[in-house]
Amino acid sequence: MNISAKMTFTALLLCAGMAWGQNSKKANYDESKVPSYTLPDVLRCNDGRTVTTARQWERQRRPEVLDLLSQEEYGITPRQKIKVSHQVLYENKQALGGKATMQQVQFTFSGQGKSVRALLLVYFPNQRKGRVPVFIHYNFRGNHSTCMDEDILMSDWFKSLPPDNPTLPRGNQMSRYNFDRMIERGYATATMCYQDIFPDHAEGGPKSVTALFHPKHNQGPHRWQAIGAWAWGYSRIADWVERQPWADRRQLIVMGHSRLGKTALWAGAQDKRFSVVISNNSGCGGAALSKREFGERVYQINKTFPHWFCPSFAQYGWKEQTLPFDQHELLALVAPRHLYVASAEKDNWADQRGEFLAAYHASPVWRLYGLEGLPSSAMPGLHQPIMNHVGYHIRAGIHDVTNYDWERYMDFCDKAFG
Ligand code: GTR
Repeated sequence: MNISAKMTFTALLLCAGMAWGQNSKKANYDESKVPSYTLPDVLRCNDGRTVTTARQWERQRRPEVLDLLSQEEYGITPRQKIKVSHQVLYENKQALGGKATMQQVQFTFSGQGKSVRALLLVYFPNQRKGRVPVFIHYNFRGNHSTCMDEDILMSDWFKSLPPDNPTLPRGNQMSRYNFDRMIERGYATATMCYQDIFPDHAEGGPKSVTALFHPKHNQGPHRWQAIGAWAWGYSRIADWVERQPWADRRQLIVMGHSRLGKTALWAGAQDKRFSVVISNNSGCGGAALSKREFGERVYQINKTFPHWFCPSFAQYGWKEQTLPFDQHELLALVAPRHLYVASAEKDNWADQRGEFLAAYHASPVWRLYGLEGLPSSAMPGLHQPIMNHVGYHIRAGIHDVTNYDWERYMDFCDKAFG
């Protein structure tokens, strides 16, 4: 080998070694190995001033945080409006044993000469005095996966799957949704499959709603991708729900699990119509503080899911201490509305303590309004929910959504809506 060939070979080996080293780094699950870190002060403005009033928060600091998270984490949501039409495809006034009315609504989004269709599945209680609060939440495996109701239609995404796909059987994720209980407790539910809005894979963009916008919105390091699009979709569901005669537009609740918990937080941060925002096990890029470097890391999430965040977020891979923000600032954007963060005991990947601490460190913003967030940095024990203006619980079990979680969310909303 001549000298230059040897150098090229060595450089290649080095590169391969570095790539291997990066990928093989393990997640830390040992609390004693959490580095010492300094969180950005949520109340400190870019000009160095400290926010002391709710008005200053709203006028100065809140827009700064929203901009920073748009630029560096979730991407910029376009202000452009695209055409959205709705068609009620199906209605059953005697659903769930006569307790509820079920509707299925087709959303058609159009732009750039293309369109994307999505299906919303709604149940609202037949016995109600006036308008009811509404849980707006995406599902992972299709509307047909949420309950055994034979009349639930499948959206386009599922029609394109091979017949042996595990997401196809009816009710295949039923344990995560308990529509009977929601109806019994006086809540309506509106759910859509997130795949309808942005197919969840690296090549999903061209088939997603983002492709219906002017191409300039889909370029550059700060562009929105899947989480941005899913959050936008939550707001489009709210547009429809708030016009329904049975829905209380002051009581819209956005809820999501895991990647959809990240999404619910980002939707709730941007859209003040959501009066309660619920994050279920949202972890890295959701409620968990990145600077703790516990469980899933910024490098790993961007590597596995390059289509979730804006490209700019990847620069902080393995370099969380250089992040100019942390996730408590995302949570703070919900103030003074109601926020609930939930963790699961076995969900170390999502960093339960990091989820709790982010809610704690966001709490000073609620205090500006004279409201109580989380009062102490000491985590509560299992099944000891805290329900102030900010709520939190950690339950036994794995990364999932369970009846326990839903019952607490309804307790919290009962309290929030008086
Ligand atoms: C994991 C991902 C998490 C979480 C989860 C989910 O693979 O690393 O951040 O979002 O997926 O959404 O189920």
